[in-house]
Amino acid sequence: MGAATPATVVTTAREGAILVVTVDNPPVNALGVAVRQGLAAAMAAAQADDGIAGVLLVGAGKAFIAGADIREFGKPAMSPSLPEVCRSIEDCTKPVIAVLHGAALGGGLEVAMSAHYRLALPAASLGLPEVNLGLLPGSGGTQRAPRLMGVKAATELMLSGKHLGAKAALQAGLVDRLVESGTPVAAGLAYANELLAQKAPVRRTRDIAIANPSGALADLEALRADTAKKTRGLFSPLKIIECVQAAVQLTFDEGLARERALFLECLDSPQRAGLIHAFFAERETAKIPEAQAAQPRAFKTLAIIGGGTMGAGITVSALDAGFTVTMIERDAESIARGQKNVEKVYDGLIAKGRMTEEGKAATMARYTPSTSYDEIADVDLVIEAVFEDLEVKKAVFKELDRVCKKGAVLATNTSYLDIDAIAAATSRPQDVIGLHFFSPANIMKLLEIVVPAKVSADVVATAFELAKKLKKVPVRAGVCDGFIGNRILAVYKQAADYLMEDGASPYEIDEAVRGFGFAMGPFQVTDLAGGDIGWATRKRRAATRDPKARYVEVADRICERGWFGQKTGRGFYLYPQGARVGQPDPEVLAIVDAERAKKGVTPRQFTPEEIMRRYMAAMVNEGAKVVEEGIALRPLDVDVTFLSGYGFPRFRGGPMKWADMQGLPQVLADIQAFEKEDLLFWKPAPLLVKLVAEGKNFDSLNKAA
Ligand code: 3H9
Repeated sequence: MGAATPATVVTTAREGAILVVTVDNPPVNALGVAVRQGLAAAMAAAQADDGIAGVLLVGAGKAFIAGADIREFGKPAMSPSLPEVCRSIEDCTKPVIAVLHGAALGGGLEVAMSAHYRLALPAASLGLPEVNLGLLPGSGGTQRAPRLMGVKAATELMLSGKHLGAKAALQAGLVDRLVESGTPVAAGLAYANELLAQKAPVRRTRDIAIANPSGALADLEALRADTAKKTRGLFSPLKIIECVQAAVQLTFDEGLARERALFLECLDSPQRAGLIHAFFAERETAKIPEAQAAQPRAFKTLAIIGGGTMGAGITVSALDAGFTVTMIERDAESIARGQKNVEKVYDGLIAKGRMTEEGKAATMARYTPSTSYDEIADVDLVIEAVFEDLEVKKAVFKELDRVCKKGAVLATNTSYLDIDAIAAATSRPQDVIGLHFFSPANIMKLLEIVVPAKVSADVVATAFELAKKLKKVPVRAGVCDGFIGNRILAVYKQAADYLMEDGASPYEIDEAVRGFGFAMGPFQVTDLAGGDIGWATRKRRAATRDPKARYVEVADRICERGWFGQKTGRGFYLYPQGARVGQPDPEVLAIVDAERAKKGVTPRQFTPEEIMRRYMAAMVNEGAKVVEEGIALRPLDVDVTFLSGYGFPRFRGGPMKWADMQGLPQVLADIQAFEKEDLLFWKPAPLLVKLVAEGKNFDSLNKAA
């Protein structure tokens, strides 16, 4: 395909007195420079031609227009700008009608709001989701949406980034008419001809007065207070409110100027860079060599082995995606508990009014509980989620090898164990793969797809297809202890332990980590997950731990007391009477002090910034090792793992993007300074050293892959 030109991405055709202007810029008709030029030229042509009485704007393919071309942000601006294009549409002296049959998002909706009439088809999806990219609607959206749908509703739409379906958009006043069927052009022409026959006037959104300005300002004040609380640290949401306030208080043109200035501030912010990196990275992780080399196997029926928290969560995820699922447990009592675990999720939804009893019954009709492996002889794909023990898992796979049909995909939901060893327990290692779900598995988006040495490419492709069907974010990982996420987690958790032993309290560390943008700090996470889980892992690793490596025993001392976190009422924090938010515990601080004294450590002070430098340096250094060893295909795979599975603040783009934005020389200099304290732990990753020497960043590896 040649480069897009205005003439190829925007075509015009005359239908009687109507000029049909079609945006045809696959995949989503984004408003790149060629589209903007094409639209401007089409509007000029329509204006100049006396034979044209009206203009129809339509999108080819599935979308109307999904917004500005995000790939152009951060590059030099090219003319005409989108606000100029929108103005040329609104200024047209002949009625302009936009036909919305699919995504009309961001700049796409701004184009539509500049038209004089809007027609929707049932699959239309309207929204101003710029906030998700660290931006605000920058082509008049903040000025026109409040005029069309009211200040409160428009501001809420922009702050949430939500999409409205056709009916909701009609009710909100964003569209004038909804038709149930027809192609966009046919439905649009019928509507346009009707409007022309009625001599419908040119209706400019900018001419609509904002109703009840003082009430609107009060609504904005309330939204501002709520937003400041909810979107802690985010830049663009409060700027959106400022723009809408300008819409209420200033003239349309002054409001547009204010919007432009604030849009440019957002464009310049590092949050925009982080969020747009996250957007593209999440779409890149499915681009893996195996998906190009092979077709996925067909699969319709699933079996889940194990009905514990994980097995039940995976079962719910599969049922929700429409699969038929057989759950296997070892005995009648366990399978009854497994079924209860599944039903508990649906009962919770019913209690919240998000599911009906009939809906639950219909879903559960696709669920079969069983204690016999022979029941799953014909299933297409099996996911094992039994106790995290290599021997137990190997025994399950021997059984699966015995009963499952030829070609069935056999997956293990281990978080740490050697999948090559599990595959070796079968006579068909080519069919064995790792699917590492995160708890709660029906909610968490991340799915690490762990690729052992002998698995065939079509099984890997099948796992990615499954992720798509389950609406998960898949990341390809290689086999090692902890794969991408848990391996890196173990290292920065260690950095947090060292900080604790060296002088920062667990509470100061958690606070610094929250200040960076995580919802929780590492010690809160430990308490939530249950301290016994990490304790078991530490015991398992004790035999292979390098005796020269520094080991902090505070967590062991806490676990020895039976303090496993929230579920036992205390861990690093106290949870009196089942409280969900912990309180600092003086006895834990005494344990920390005792451990420091035992090791002869004189405690030091750490500022929140110093805490984060170490925490992040540990994360990035291990991330670089994971990329270098091929455990992650690219740095962006590490980023997506942390964004989707570990609560990494999205506006920072992920650990590797964060490092790029800090500058790798700075990150390396920090690691080299820490190395003087602990040669073993802070050994710089060779890849990081190499990139710094070559003057490159992690993103150069994303682009090269
Ligand atoms: C904006 O409009 C600012 C203005 O207010 C002011 C300007 C002055 N640009 O998601 P998919 C690519 S900000 C470039 O897999 P789906 C995407 O990367 C924008 N590329 O499909 C992927 O590429 P590839 C406000 C884009 O069917 C391919 O299209 N708009 C853009 O699951 C397919 O995407 C938004 O934030 C774009 N705008 O979902 C909407 N959008 O094939 C962002 C997509 O190479 N987009 N691509 O991997 C979406 O939400 C979804 O893509 C959409 C389709 C719902 C449209």
